Amino acid sequence: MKTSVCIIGGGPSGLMLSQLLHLKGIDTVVLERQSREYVLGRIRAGVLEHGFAELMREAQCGERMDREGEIHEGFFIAHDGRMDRVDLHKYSGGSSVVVYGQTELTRDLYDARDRMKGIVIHNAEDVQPHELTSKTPYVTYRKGDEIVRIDCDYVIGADGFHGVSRKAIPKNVLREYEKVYPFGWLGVLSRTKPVSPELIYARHERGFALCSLRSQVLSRYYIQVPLSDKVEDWSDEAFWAELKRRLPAEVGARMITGASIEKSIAPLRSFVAEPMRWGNLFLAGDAAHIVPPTGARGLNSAASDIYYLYHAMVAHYQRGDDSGLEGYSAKALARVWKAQRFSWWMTMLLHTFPDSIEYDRKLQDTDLAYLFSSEAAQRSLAENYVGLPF
Ligand code: RFL
Ligand code: PHB
Repeated sequence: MKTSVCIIGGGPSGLMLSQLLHLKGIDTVVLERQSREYVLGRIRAGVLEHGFAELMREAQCGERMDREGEIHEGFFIAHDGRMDRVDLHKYSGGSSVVVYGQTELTRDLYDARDRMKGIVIHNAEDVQPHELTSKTPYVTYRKGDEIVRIDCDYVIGADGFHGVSRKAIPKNVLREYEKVYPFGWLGVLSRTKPVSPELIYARHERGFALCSLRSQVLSRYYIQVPLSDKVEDWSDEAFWAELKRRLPAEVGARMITGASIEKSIAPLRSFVAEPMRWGNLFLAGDAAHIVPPTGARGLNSAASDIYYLYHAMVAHYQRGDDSGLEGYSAKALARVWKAQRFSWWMTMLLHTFPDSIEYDRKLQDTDLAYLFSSEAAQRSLAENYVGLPF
C-alpha cells in the first residue's frame, strides 16, 4: 500500500487529522490496534474547549456536536461547605466550553471517515514504523498471518500514551518529563439527571470529587481514590455515599443516584516527551503528552497539535513550504507546557495529598481564597480553562 501520511492510532487525534487532510485532498491511512467498538466503548473526556469545537466544524463533523452538545459558560468550585462559581464567559472575554462526550465526537469522526471512504484499518497488530529518518519511511502491521507494508512520506504517531510511535525515537534523542500523582480518579457514568446543570469541582479533606455530565439525562461523576483501590472495591452504594460526603450538604441532598453503567479508575499523571518530531515521524496528542484530567485539557492539548500539523502538511503539499513542519515540535510544545502548568495547578489546588503537611493545606486554602477575591486570578483561570489560543 502507498499513502502520503500514515497515521498510527484511530483515537480522536488520528481521526481528526485524517479527516482534515482528506478534505484538502491529502491521502492518509489510519492504523488502529483495537476494534471500532472497543474505541467507542472508552469513556473519557467530556469538556471541549472552543478551539476543539472549531476544529470539529472545520472537519465537517460539528453538526451533531452543535445540536446535542451543551454550551457551558461557567462551573463551580465547592469548598468548605460552599460553592463559588467561576464565570468563564465573563472572564474569558465571552468564550465558553462545550460539554460533548469523547465517545460521541469519535463516533462523528468515524462516520465522517466512512462517508468520505477514508481508510481506517482496525485490529492492526504489531504496528511498527520504519526508516523514519529516510525520505522513504514505511509502516508495517500484521493482520492474521499477513504482514502488510505501507509506504508513505510521513508517519503520525497518534497512538496514545501506550503506543509504539514514541518508542521508535532513540533514547539519546527523546527526553521525557513525568510526574505521577499518588491517587487516581474513580469514575461512574449513570443514567440519572445531573445534580447540577454546570460542573462542580469539589475540594474536600476526604478527597477531590467532580460532578460532570454528558447530557441532562446522563451524569458523569468522579472521586479521588488511593492508587491501591480496585474498581471491585467500590459498590455503587459505596461510591454514591462517598461522593455525597465530599459535596456541600445541600448538593448531596439533591443528588439523584442510580445504577452505574460504567465504572473505571484512571491514575493521574503529567507527562511530556520532547521533541515531538523525529525525522519524518510527528507525535500528536496523548502519544506525546498526558495531563491529569482536573483541568479538562487532555483532548484539548491534542487539538492544537492537530491544528499545527494540519496546517503544516497543507503548506507542504500545496505550496512546498516546510516551515510549519520544521517548527512543529517547538510550537506544539510551547502550548503543551502551558496546559501542563494549568492542569498541575488545578490538581494541586483541589486534591488531598496523602503526604501533605499543615503548611501545604494552608496554602491550598489561601490559593482558593485568593482566587475568589481576585478578578485577575479568575481571569487567568477562565483564560486557561476555555483554552489558550492556538
Ligand atoms: P487516544 O484516545 O489514547 O487514542 C490513541 C489510539 O491509538 C490506538 N493505539 C494503537 N494503534 C495502533 N498501533 C498501536 N501500537 C497502538 N497503540 C495504541 C489506541 O487503541 C487508541 O485508539 O489518544 P488521542 O487520540 O491523542 O486522544 C487523547 C484523549 O483521548 C485524551 O487526552 C482525553 O481523553 C483526556 N481526558 C480529557 N480531556 C479533555 O480535554 N477534557 C476532559 O474532560 C477529559 N477528561 C480525560 C478525561 C481522560 C480520562 N482518562 C481515562 C485518561 C477523563 C478521563 C477519566
Ligand atoms: C468529564 O466529564 O469526564 C470530565 C469533565 C471535566 C474534567 C474531567 C473530566 O476536568
